[in-house]
Amino acid sequence: MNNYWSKMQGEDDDSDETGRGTAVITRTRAKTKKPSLYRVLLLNDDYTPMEFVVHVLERFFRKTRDEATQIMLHVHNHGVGECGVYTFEVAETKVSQVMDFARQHEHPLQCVMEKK
Ligand code: TYC
Repeated sequence: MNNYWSKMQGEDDDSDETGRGTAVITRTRAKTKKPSLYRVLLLNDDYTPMEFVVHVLERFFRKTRDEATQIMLHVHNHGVGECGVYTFEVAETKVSQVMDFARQHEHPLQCVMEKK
């Protein structure tokens, strides 16, 4: 409300009287909705060289050589593993970068994203 009485009392809801019998209600507090997060996963296959997967993890997921090796071995042994967690657009970009890079090198490596 932004009527005479609320104004007299110093209340303010940020409404904007337009002079056309309507009011635009604007937000008083900042939006704090957290974005949904997505896991980016690598899938195991029988052909992609281990060294290539380690390189992918270093290059696109900023992992150290030791971290990359651990993740690669986890994927090799368990079939799937997490490379990182990102907002939707960042996750999409990582998946595309990995898939393009794997295709360029003719490796069947698969990279996917899933909502957390
Ligand atoms: N299994 C592969 C091999 O033995 C290595 C590998 C690891 C492939 C992880 C894909 O996401 C992967 N050469």
